[in-house]
Formats: sequence, structure tokens, C-alpha cells
Amino acid sequence: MFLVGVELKSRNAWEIRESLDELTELAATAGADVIGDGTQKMEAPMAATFIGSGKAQEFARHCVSNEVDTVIFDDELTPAQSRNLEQVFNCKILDRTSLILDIFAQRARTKEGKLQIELAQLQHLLPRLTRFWGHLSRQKGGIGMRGDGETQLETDRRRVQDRIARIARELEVVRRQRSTQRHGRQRNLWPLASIVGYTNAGKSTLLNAVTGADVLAENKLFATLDPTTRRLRLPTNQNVLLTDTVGFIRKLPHNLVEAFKATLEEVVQADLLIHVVDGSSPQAEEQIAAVNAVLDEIGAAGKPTMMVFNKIDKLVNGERNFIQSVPNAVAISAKTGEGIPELMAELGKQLKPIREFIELSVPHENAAVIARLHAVGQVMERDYEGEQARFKVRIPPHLHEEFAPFIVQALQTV
Ligand SMILES: Nc1nc2c(ncn2[C@@H]2O[C@H](COP(=O)(O)OP(=O)(O)OP(=O)(O)O)[C@@H](O)[C@H]2O)c(=O)[nH]1
Ligand SMILES: [Mg+2]
Repeated sequence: MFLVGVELKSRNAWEIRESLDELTELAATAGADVIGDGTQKMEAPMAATFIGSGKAQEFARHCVSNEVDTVIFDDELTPAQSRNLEQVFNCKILDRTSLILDIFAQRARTKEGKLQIELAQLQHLLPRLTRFWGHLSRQKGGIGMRGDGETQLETDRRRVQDRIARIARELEVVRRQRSTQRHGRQRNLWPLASIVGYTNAGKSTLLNAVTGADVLAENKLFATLDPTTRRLRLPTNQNVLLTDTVGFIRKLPHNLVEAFKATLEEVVQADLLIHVVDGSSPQAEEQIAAVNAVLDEIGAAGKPTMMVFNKIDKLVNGERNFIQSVPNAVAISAKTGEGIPELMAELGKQLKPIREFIELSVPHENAAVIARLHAVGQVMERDYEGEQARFKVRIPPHLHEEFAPFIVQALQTV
């Protein structure tokens, strides 16, 4: 396999190298053998072949002499570009998007995960199907052929669209089941903290270390696709639900983010994000930025976030300066356990303001209010004896207004 990247005006040589190294890892994760890569400096990508046609031919000769059967481009190609490049290289052409989709497809385990990937793959395919057939009919030229081509195109498109609709319906069913199963009522009782971060940062290793969960953690990109939630009891006796979920990457295909929105609901609904960074990576800052971009895309930007720099066992002391400059960040090694007590303490501190502890007095006939209180709050004490029902309860602060008429007093959080 041979990789191709371009150094556009907007990028520098350093960025393209990092991006290609990452593409090499993605290819290895997909089970491919990379024999080398090539780059080209250019103002803007070419409409026809993405890279310049001279460069394409040069790379193609190199690929022939090395018996390369697949060439992967580091950027998303248009359908026309892939087709033209296939002719120049005379072998299979993939782009970063299809490689990531392929890895996700291999890794999906749950029904929901599989359906989500298939949806993203079909959506990626649909516009390509259109233009591919449009091109074929033009190539054959004849009016009759064009008619045939278009009929075929219509049939194929309809088939893909039907499949997309069917998957959407199936997903709906699977998701409904999942959300009823999902931690049942626990969800309302305890604050939810979502572990987010770049792929391979050590998110699953961290969840395993602090909750004794048994999530697969390995040195591969996208080891985790499906979310896992475990309860964690902090030394302060606060409980928190911790969710580990799929990792992010630079240039994550938009379709995939869309398809995973339901899985990522955990992230959107979380009270707190635990952003795990591979602190030993020279690209830590770029990775943080890439994660923030995806968080923004799914509507989870601006949430209270705790920064966790992991893998500090791989650092020598002088290299920790960058971490110390980030406010409220903790440095840990999920592998050796170093820094985990500090992480727990910081987590307790950051979770405290997330629940408001109040005492309420509600007339017995306001059954709906009482039911709602149990649904959204953590009821610590209840007393139905007097004229009015009284509760000591922890609620999310944004619901303060809703219960304001019944609040007797604010209680001290222990
Ligand atoms: N040296 C060192 N390695 C670690 C540490 N934490 C995790 N790793 C390793 O990093 C690799 C990735 O860990 P995972 O926990 O699978 O990472 P992840 O963020 O869940 O990755 P994805 O699910 O693929 O997004 C594994 O090989 C871990 O053993 C750490 O603190 N120190
Ligand atoms: Mg993981």
C-alpha cells in the first residue's frame, strides 16, 4: 500500500508529516502493509486527479515497480478524482474517509454500531453512485445507452435509499431499547461524566483502572466504538456515572459523526466531560484541537471539562511543563496508577456544583411535581407525613426554576 498526501498552502510540512504518520497507523489498523508515501506541494488540489497529473504518473510508476495494489489519499477525494486516479494508477484508490469507515465497519460489535456504520457507508456511497453512472452514460455516448444508464442508476439509487430508510427504522428500534435499558433510573440519580478524547489516548484504560470495568484497551486506533457506562464511587462518597466512548480523530468523516450522534448522546448529555489527552504525544495540542472540533460538531462544546493528561509514565520530568500550564489539568498514568488519587479528588471538586442540594415542600395533590422530582433528582430523604410532602433532594441546577415555588431552603452539600 502506498500513501499520498498534499502540502497545501494552508498546511505546513510538519502537519502533512503528522497526518501521513497517522494515516500509516490507520492503514495498519485496517490490516494493510504500507511500503511508503509521497507528498506534493501545491496551491490547491486539482479537480481531475487531486495531485498534479505528472506527479500522479511518477507515483504510479513507483507503485508498479513495488507491486502496490492500493493507494490511499490522505484527503477525501471526489468520485471523479477517485475514478481518474484509478485509471492512472491502475489499482484500487481509497481516501482517508473510506479507510476510517472501513476500520469502523471491522470493529463494530453491537447491532447499533453495525447499523450506524452501514448508514455512514451508504451515505458516502450514494453521491458516488450518481456520478459514476452519470459518467458511464456519457462515456458510452449513445442516447439509448444513456437511457439505460439512467434507469440502472435510478434502480441502484433507489435500492441504496431504501436500505438507508430501512436502517434508519431499525436503528430507531434498537435505540429505543437501549435508552430504556440504559442505566435505568440511575441516570437521573447520579451525575454523568463522559470520557472523551483522541483515539488511543487511553480512555478505556482509564475507565478500567478506576471502575474495574473490562473494556478492550489496545494500541490500535478506534479500539472502542460502543459506549460503556460504569458507576464510580469517589472517596467523598459521591457517585458518578462514567461513560467511555468512541475516540475522535482529525478529519473524522462528517457522515460518521452524524451516524454516531445517538451513541454520542452520552457526551451531549453529560454534566462533565473528562478530556483524556495522550500527554506523551508530540501532537497533543493538535489532538486537543481536533477533539474540540468534533465536540463542537455534536453540540457538546462549552461543557464543563476536566483536562486529563495521560501516559505521563512515558515522560521525563522536564516534559511535564506543558501540562502544568493548563489550568485544572491533572497528569496521570492510567497504566501505573500514578495521579489517579488526584484525578478522583479533582473529579469530586468539579462535580460538586453540578447538583444543587435543596429541601422542598410540595402539596400532596401535586403528584406530577412529586413524580417529576423523582425522575430528575436524587431524592435523599422523603417525608409524606405532614400537610405537605417534604423532600431533601439533589437536582441539576438548570431545573432550579421549575421547582422554585416549592423550595424551602438550600442545603449544605457534604
Ligand atoms: N505507557 C502508557 N500506555 C498507556 C497508558 N494508558 C493507556 N495506554 C496504552 O495506550 C493504548 C491505547 O489505550 P486505550 O485505553 O485502548 O485507548 P482509547 O483512548 O480507549 O482508544 P480508542 O478506544 O481506540 O479510541 C493501549 O495500548 C494502552 O495500553 C498509560 O498511562 N501509559
Ligand atoms: Mg477505547
